[in-house]
Amino acid sequence: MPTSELNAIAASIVADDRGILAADESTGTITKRFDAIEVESTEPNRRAYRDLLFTTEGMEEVIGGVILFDETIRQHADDGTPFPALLAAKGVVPGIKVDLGAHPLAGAPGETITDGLDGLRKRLAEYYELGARFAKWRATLSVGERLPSRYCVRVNAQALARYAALCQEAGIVPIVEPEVLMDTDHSIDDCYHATARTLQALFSELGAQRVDLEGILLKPNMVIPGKGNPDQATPERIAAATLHCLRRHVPASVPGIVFLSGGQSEVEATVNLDAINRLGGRPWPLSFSYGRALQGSALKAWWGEASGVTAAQGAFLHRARCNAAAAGGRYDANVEGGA
Ligand code: 5MM
Repeated sequence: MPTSELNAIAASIVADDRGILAADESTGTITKRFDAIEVESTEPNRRAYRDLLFTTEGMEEVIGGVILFDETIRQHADDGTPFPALLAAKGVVPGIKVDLGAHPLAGAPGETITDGLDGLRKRLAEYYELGARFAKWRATLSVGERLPSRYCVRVNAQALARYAALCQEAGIVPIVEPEVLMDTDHSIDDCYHATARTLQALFSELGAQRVDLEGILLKPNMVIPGKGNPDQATPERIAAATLHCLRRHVPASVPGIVFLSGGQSEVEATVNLDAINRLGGRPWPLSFSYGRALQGSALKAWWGEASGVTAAQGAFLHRARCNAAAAGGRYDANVEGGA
């Protein structure tokens, strides 16, 4: 597919401060989320929950794309409409997670490599037929003593680039997601260096494997201290470090950057996105592709009950609107308060 078409899809997803709902939890992950609200993780319950999210009225004003899981892209709304068609009819681009998860990397204790390249060309062709116009592949990198290793950074960058090249061949916009994890006690400087090394290797591999940067979206972590570090950073410091790192390592031709939330609370993820977008010198739209930070309150409001659907949709729409305001650098207490 010509770059202009991939570029148009990517640009439309983040146009007008819209962002992405990451609803691509694999069965294991959604089961954990359901366990927390004591809902059984059955196929009908997973379908009902995704139906609730996707049929939320007005979500299309602030959500430009939804990442689906293999099970979800084959499911239907209550009225029988396939989920991808339901989303497309609202002007929301359907996407699909195509990686098969992060698994231990041989010879690198504590590090992972993401699987899913075998048979990917065939799977992408099927997902295109099912309506997917963008895809996602997530690599995870841990920060620690001598981590991430050069080996881990390199092989994950190579896999992300191979995936991205296959997506573009299939007419699908690849979201490349190299996630430097925030679950240890590292400092913000440690995160900066790990993120910088990861992005440098990634863009070098994307170039080597002839990926057209105008037809991708980047989904990075923010530059942030690990959760266990007592020296937590202000939103202004996170914003400055994040933008500095991205400006040094991400070419301006990339049509959009959509952050992951990575374990930040719902409000933290919004406040930090807003702080980034209040800074000058941003050559790309900087928006969100949040999973937990868009769904936490919605899950608790739903609680697996039909009577909770309206409240859950309200909670989801509220967070999505707050994050769209943050993507425009317009988030404040009034927006959070719903004024
Ligand atoms: C929604 O979670 C996604 C899928 O996770 P699993 O493959 O582990 O089930 C995940 O890739 C997500 O898209 C990104 O990590 C961003 O989500 P968060 O919750 O970090 O914003």
